[in-house]
Order: sequence, then structure tokens, then C-alpha cells
Amino acid sequence: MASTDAVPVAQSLKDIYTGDALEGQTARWQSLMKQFQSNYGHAPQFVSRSPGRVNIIGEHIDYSLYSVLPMAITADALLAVRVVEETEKSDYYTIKVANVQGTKFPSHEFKIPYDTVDIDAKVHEWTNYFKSGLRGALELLRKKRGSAFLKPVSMEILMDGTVPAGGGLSSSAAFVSASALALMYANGEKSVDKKELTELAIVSERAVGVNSGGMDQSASVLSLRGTALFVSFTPNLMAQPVKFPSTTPELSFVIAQSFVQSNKHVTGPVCYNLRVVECSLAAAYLNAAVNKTAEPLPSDSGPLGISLNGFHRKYFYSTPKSPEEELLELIELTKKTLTQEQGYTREEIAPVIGMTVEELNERFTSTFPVRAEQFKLRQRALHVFSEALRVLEFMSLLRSPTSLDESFNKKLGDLMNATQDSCRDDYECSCPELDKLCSIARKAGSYGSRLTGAGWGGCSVHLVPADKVEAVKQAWEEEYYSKMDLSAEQKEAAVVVSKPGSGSVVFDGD
Ligand code: NG1
Ligand code: MG
Repeated sequence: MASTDAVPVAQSLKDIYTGDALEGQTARWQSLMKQFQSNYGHAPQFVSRSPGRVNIIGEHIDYSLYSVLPMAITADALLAVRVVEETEKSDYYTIKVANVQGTKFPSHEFKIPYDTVDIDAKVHEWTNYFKSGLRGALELLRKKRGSAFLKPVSMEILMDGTVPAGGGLSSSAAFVSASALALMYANGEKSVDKKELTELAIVSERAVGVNSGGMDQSASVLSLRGTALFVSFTPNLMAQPVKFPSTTPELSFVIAQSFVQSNKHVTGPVCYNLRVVECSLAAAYLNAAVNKTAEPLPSDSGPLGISLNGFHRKYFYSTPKSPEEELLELIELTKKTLTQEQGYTREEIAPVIGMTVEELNERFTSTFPVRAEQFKLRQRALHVFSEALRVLEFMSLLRSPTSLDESFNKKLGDLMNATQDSCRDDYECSCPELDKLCSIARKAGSYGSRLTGAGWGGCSVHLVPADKVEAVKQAWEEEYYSKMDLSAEQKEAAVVVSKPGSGSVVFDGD
């Protein structure tokens, strides 16, 4: 076993899954091995695994570089792999990728030149996630080995993913992280540093057309069984396992699907990528208006190079206060400074931040296209600062619980409910179906209910007393799911009671 900072390499399936999950998962692993054998005519050499995640609190603030609290779930991406010895000389290597759900995700064979991996982010193709992990992993290997030339190995791969796609549980991060891990391992890196893998997965996923933050990849790679993960992005990526205290009544995390699919590749220009632009423009605007300076914000690791947290740090640089006080002050400052409820046009923003409209477009909207006349800087900044504050309040409850009874549970739940209100009203990333799932659950006894992940569809997460889980499930069935035309399989997967699972692992055993 490698050091604790390296991705664990397990020799036994028991090390990967324990308890209730093992039985079902063992059957799944065995069928993956069998299908690999029948696809390629021999057994795989190893399997890389990375899970999906559910976000408990801290929504849409990771790319503004504020801390978040996700946890890994049991659903995951598995990549069974065999390295293929090339017998003939060539100037490329060959990667065969197949999926156990072959009709939905067709197989591909790629002949890839040694020096570049082409990804066309405009074409939404499932293997793009794999390629983005490949490209990132090779870049990291070149850097680590101090050589621009690297001859990657040819591979046969079979993937099995159980995280629903477009469902807000981060199937994409699970896939990218498992791919990058598989590629590092296959190319001789037997002790893969967790932090390096996380950082490379964060940057890699942006190659697929989404200006994402770093929450999902951090949760997928770094989570430890039984704990949620408090992830901070600045000054460096830091992750701290957090245990939920045992309370009376006992708490359960319940995840419920809305079955509204939100595909970021279709909705990106008006949803996710647009929000990233709005937050970065809000940071630039506040910097110019409040700091009364033409000096731009120093560049940081946010997807567009500047973030609301960057503004925050600059604003309080010489007179720091407690993080909570600072955020409260920033909320007031935003209300005073960004007064236009209807939003701001490019023509209104550009002169304030010392740019022409063309420069603004080039700087903020050229990596990924966005479609908007008005940028709602006020509402987006208010969501981000208030959500960052809710995360801190949630963490301080967990760190020093005042009581371990109903009132404590309610306090956690109230914060989650406030997140949902802010996501719906200020960030506009909910949808009527998610709002409905939340209100049904609260009526049936949930302490806190909200969307999880990017929103606009996908999943919701609920903090429910263990003895009310059945009542909540029944209420959803009666008032939501029975009104939809769902297959038996969809019904089965609609609601999951989730326990915090563990992060990335390589299985290299018998
Ligand atoms: P989803 O769509 O659930 O994978 C996205 C982002 C996160 C974060 C959340 C919102 C990706 C890969 N992930 O999650 O970084 O910003 O939305 O909190 O795009
Ligand atoms: Mg995703």
C-alpha cells in the first residue's frame, strides 16, 4: 500500500467496498471482467475507480473559489484496463474504449499521435471525457519526468458507470478522474499522488466545454469512507474529512432524482458557463467600483482567472476581520454597489472595468460561448457571498455542536433550505420540478431540502430524520413520481439513501 497521499491500490474487492454495498458490487465487478474477456479475448490487468458525489452545501461557489462540503457516493465509474504491447513500429498509440452500455455509448478506437490529444469540445461525445483525462495525465507525466517526449502505451478499456449522466451527481468528474488515474497507472505511475490527480482532473474537465470549478473532482478523488469533505481552493487546494455527529433523531442523506435532464453542453451558454462569466464580471466590476482602481484583480485559479474570492481577499487585505464578518460586509457592499436588479449590459460593464466591449468579450466570453444581453451581477454575487457564509455556519455547527438533538438537526436543515431559496431566486439554477421535490419532502418531515450539483434539473439532496425516510419517499411517490411516465429501472433509481463513500482507488488484484 502506498503512502496516504497516494491513491490506494487494493488487492481485494473487500478493501474497496464493505458492508451492504459489497454483494451487489461484486456481481457488477465480475460481469465487467467477463465482458472485458469477451470483448478483447483476455482479462483486464487492473481497474480504476472513481465515485460520483453529492454536494451537501456550497452550491455554485467552487469556481468563485469559496469552500464547499460535498461527499462521495457509492455510484461510480469503473475502467477495466489492459496495456497492449505494440509489436509494430508506428508513430501513434492505439486506445480502444468500450462501454458496458454499448448501445448508448458506442465503442471507439483511437490512433493518437505521441505529442497531442485532439478533443472537439463542440461535439458531445462520451469518449471526450476519457480523452480529457488522457490529455491531462500525459501533460502531468511529461512534467514529472522532465521530458517533452513521452511514448504512451496502447490500451484496451471497458467502462462501467453507475452515476446517472446529467443528474447532478457528477458522472463527468467520476469518469475524468477514473480515466486520468487509469492512464497514469498504465503508463508506469504506480503511486499516483491524490492531490496531483485532483488538480489534473479539474483542469482536464474544462477541455470538454464546461468552465467548471474543482468540487466534483476533489470529492471523487479525495473522499474517505464515512466522512464528508470540506474542500477549500485558496490559497491552495485543501481537503479535510468531516464527520457528522450522531444526533437524535439520527440523520439520513436522501438523494432524489427530478428526472429533468440538464445537459451542460446544450445549456452551457445560458446556464453554467454564463454563471461563471457573471461571477467573474461581478468580481471585476466590484474591484473597479469599490477599490476605485484601474488595477485589475490579481489572477487566480478560478476558471476565468479572476474570482469573487479574489476580490474578497484584496478588499480586506489590510484590514482583515473574521471570515463571517467579511462576508456579511460584502453582502451589504454588493447591495449598495450593484444596484441594477435588471442586470448590466456589456456596454454598461466595459467602461467601468476599463475595457472596450470587444476586449470584454475576448477576456470573458471567448473560451466558451455565452448568450445573454444582461448579466445579473447583483443577484449572482449575493448568492455567492451568502452561500459562502452558509457553508461556514454549517461547518461551525458540525465542528462545535451546541446540542445533538432536533434543534441541531433543524439548524443544519434551515441552512440547506436557505441555499435552495438562494439558488432558486438569486442564482436562478433551480427548476419547478426541483422546487416541488423540496417542498414535498419538507412537508413530509425533511429538515433541509435543496438541489445538488449544477441544478436546472438533476438531483436534490435532503437531510431527513431516519424515522421519516419512508414517509418522505411515499410522499414523493404519491405527489411526484407516480405522475411521471417512468420505467421500472428509473423508479428503482429515483431515490437513494446515501452514506459517504470513499474516493479513487486502483484495484490490481485477483
Ligand atoms: P455537476 O453538474 O453536478 O457535475 C457542477 C460543477 C461543479 C460545481 C457545481 C455547482 C462540473 C464538472 N462541475 O456540477 O464544479 O460548480 O456544478 O455547485 O461542471
Ligand atoms: Mg458534471
